[in-house]
Amino acid sequence: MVSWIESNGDFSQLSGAERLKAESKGLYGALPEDLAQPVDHFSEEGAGILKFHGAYQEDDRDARKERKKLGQDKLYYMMVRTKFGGGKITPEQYIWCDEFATRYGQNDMRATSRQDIQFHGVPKSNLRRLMHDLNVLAHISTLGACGDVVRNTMASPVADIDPRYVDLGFDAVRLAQEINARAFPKTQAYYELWINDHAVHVNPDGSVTFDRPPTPQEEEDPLYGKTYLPRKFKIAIGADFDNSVDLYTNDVGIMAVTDHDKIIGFEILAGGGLGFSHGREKTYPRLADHVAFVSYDEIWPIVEAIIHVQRDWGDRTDRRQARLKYTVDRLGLETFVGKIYEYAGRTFAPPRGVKPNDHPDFLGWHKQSQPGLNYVGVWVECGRIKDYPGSHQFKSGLRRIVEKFRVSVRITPDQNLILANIRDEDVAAVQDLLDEFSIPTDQNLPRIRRKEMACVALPLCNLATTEAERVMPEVMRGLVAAGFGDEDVVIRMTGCPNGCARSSACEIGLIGKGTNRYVLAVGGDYLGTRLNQVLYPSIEFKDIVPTISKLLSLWKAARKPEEHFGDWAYRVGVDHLRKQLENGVITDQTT
Ligand code: SRM
Ligand code: SF4
Repeated sequence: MVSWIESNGDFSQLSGAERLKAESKGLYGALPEDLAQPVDHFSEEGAGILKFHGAYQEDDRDARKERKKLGQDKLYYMMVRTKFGGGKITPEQYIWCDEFATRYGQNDMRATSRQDIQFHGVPKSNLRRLMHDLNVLAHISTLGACGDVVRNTMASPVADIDPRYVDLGFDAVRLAQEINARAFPKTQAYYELWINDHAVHVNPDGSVTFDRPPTPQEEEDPLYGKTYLPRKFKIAIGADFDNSVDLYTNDVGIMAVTDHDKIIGFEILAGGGLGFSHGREKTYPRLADHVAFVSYDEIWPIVEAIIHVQRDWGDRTDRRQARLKYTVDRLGLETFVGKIYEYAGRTFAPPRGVKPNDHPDFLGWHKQSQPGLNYVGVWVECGRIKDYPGSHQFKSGLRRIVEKFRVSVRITPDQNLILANIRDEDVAAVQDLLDEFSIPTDQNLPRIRRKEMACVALPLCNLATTEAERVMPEVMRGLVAAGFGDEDVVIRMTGCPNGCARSSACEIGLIGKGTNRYVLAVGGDYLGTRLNQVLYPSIEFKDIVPTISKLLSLWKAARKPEEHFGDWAYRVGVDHLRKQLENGVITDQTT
């Protein structure tokens, strides 16, 4: 392992990604040449830098086999990710997103687990137009939504409207927006490539002609330096009464600590992250440690210091070991905290060890702090805002409501939406439209489905080893049909162990292990402060519903009053649970 400091700028010791970043001349890389080509995909170098601009190159994996047979190349599409601090979107922005999804993408939108909107299925020929219009028409940036920089900062999506927050005088959404603003990479490439209307032409085939060659940037990024960060870096803001953002799974968590309805300070957590690789013990999910207790004015100084410690001391040789969580473990917590002080040029008060005591989902109708206004949390199946034939009409219905009532939209950390600023006199009409388009709130929705999450996975995610978003509804419907609809259990599924739906930090995690196979992990807590443990290292999709049903039955028979499933499973232990399940339900337990 070699950090940036230790490398002395000698790239021969570092991973290829480091050279790519350093030689990108301020995040241009091969993008100008790639954009100029009338072809349907980017070069590897171009795609690597494209991420920093908020877009990923993907392909339709369902079509791969058939196309290969026909001797055709992959069917490429781009994914474009926005960056909405705290998930807050104006009505105009929402309507533009809806419009662009139809105009440039696959006619749906994804509400992500970090409170963003994603566009899938965007052909390369539409990419420049989409990025341009997002910025120029909708005032939405995608800069730094992906790549080795600070990603979208999460925050409780009701922090500026819910009395509990507003009475405290703490607008976590605004703080998230401010952190995003401070952490945008300072690059003119983004503006020249996507926004600039002068001397840039988009040809009818979607290729881009630059009248003059884009100007390479000489100066280094003031926050990140020449090679940006070793890896992605995630920040979330919550409160002791609201861990909806899953603070502990972030590189940095900022938790407002309250006493008698007043904020007495902010607990800073560092070193969380969930991704791991099956069979590689050096990789693991990890929850953040408590590192300091600070005042509001000290938040950015400590966050900036942590970013700088990671920039200089994170592993630059092996990207699997490059997240802050590994830096913390390698340095040791004490040395890590010492480095934070060194980079900040001061010390901070030690943490108080305060833990969150709630994990709200915001579904249903709520009074806002602002008199006469209301917000409603609506459920979106696995975050996919689209119209399902004969079922939920999420896309049309939400657009109609936003257009008619100009509601402010927020994306929740569990891939649902909040519609805000609804006047008292409009509540009934909005509810009528939700009913007309089959969009559930906390009504018409089994309890067990409120907090479900599944990641994108197949067909578009490059790293998926199996399904998630497309099969999670079947699992959940199966559990409802088995009689568990009223249970309040957090179940999440991902198509690989990267953990994009935070599947290691929930009560029941289903973690992709290969075609139609999943790790089944249990015993994480409802509040998101404990990781789950492997119960079975590989079960088949068909065994998921019977196995979870059996587990839920055992829990219901043996739980203490009010005991959540995760706490019960943790108390009983996975070894004991396995024994209890040895009655034929589990048909296959291969490792
Ligand atoms: Fe993620 C990579 C989708 C939240 C951990 N994630 C990916 C990529 C870009 C696949 C790739 O690298 O080729 C996926 C794109 C699929 C697609 O078409 O959208 C992808 N991640 C997502 C989203 C869309 C899942 C969703 O369905 O909501 C989420 C977008 C969030 C956003 O708006 O910014 C998303 N990803 C997460 C989270 C959850 C979180 O941040 O709260 C995690 C776990 C926390 C963490 O970071 O440890 C997460 N994604 C990963 C990892 C593992 C990183 C690691 O260092 O361990 C990868 C793989 C990687 O980076 O190499 C990854
Ligand atoms: Fe893709 Fe894996 Fe993330 Fe799911 S968890 S979106 S399969 S990288």
